[in-house]
Amino acid sequence: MQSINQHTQVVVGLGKSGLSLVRFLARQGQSFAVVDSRENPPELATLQRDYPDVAVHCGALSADLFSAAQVLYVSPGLPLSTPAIQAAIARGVKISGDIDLFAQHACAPIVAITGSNAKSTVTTLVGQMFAAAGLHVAIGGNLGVPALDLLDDSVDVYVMELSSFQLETTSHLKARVAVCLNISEDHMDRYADLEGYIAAKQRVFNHAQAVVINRDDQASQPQHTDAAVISFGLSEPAAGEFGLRQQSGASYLAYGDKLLLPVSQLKIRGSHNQANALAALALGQSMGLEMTAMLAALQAFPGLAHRCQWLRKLHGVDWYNDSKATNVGAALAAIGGLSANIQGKLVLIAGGEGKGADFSSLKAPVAQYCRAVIVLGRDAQRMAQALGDAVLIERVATLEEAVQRAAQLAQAGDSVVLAPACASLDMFKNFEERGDVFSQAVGRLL
Ligand code: UMA
Ligand code: ADP
Repeated sequence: MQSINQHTQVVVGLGKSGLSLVRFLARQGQSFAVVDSRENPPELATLQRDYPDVAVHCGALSADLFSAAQVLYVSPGLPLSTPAIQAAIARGVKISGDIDLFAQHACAPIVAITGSNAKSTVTTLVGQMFAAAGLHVAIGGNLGVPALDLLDDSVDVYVMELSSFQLETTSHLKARVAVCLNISEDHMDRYADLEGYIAAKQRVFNHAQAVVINRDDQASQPQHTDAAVISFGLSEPAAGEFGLRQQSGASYLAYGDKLLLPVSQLKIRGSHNQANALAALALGQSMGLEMTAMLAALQAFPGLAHRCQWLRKLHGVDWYNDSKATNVGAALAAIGGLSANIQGKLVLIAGGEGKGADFSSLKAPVAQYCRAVIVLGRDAQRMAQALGDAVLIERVATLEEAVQRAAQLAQAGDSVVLAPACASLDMFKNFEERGDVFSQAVGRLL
């Protein structure tokens, strides 16, 4: 076996993306090594079982590991600012990743979806629109199945959720249509500033044949583009645009002056979800999908678990699991969306790993719509400080305790929502586990 530093291709990271890269390169009969800065990365046992001949290094990364490298396939969780990677870049080593390889090998058109929030919702919706139109659609990327594991010659279209981290290592994407759904601050522990984060997101538009833009969010739009453009937004649409129109006291999804569907017929609620529905329609339209298939998929879509998911009504109080609100923008959407439809007030459960975010924009809506905020997790104190004396704030140690306390504080007509504005990794394996723990605790309330 060659030692690591004799290999010209190195897979950096041995989580889901790293393992999908290993499978892909092995299928192609290529020679490569694998490194991960963790002592015991999640897919090490699988690698050693299925690919015992692949050279692997686990633990601190040093530049000499890459001394023969010509290309590094870097996993999204590992910052390119990692010194050993920077040293390789300085030597002229090429940086690539799973999405970059996927883009070079996919034979079917790619719908590329990024943004700070709503990626999974819109990716799933667009996937269901293609399925309703009878096409063989593959859905994945940052959501669910890693991109390289989806490659299949029988696929008609790929609908890909892409994160800013994945886009950083991607140069070969040529989406048939690309969208950046919205921008709000996220991952500030990884980027020097908001501009750096936006620049990574904007890479989705490179070489795209068509782009969908959010009229209401300038930061999400491409600086300039020669591609065909369709816009969506919550305002009245001009010809060729998607938006909302009011008629006889009802609000409709609309295309130009054509009314498509009353929003009351959507199962997903809140104005942010109306924007998501319009974005999905714009993407489908630019791919030539039939409007009837798209509208059928929209009406049937119940929303995804952990995203403003209604759990139960108890003693006149509605309980919602929005564990996926892992940044301030998503928590603001939850507060705005839910408060528009309730008689009483909100009890908000928030906190966790704040990723360096500034929580101050939560203060005004919390003061306006919340009865109380229960904070927990690593950044509980910082969250409490940002909210100041806007509202009653209580700190608890566990999510179960937060549920108990929320049940005591909420009054009939109120809603309780877990919308943490933070990642879950300080206390849970992931946002799903956090949402499950919350839902179970809510289910046990008497
Ligand atoms: N890590 C190390 N050393 C390494 C490599 C990784 O410490 O050498 C750490 C990272 O800092 C990170 C963790 O390991 O905390 C996981 O990183 P990874 O790159 O190995 O992750 P994968 O298992 O490959 O999962 C990635 C995406 N994860 C991240 O971007 C952090 C998954 O998105 C994605 O589903 C998967 O690829 C398949 O494409 C998750 C995510 O949280 C859901 N994404 C972020 C988000 O949505 O906000 C961007
Ligand atoms: P992502 O994959 O980008 O994280 P999700 O669809 O999983 O997107 O939703 C993440 C969070 O963002 C959830 O809390 C959800 O309620 C919220 N959200 C959904 N759509 C929007 C939107 N258009 N604007 C702001 N927040 C949104």
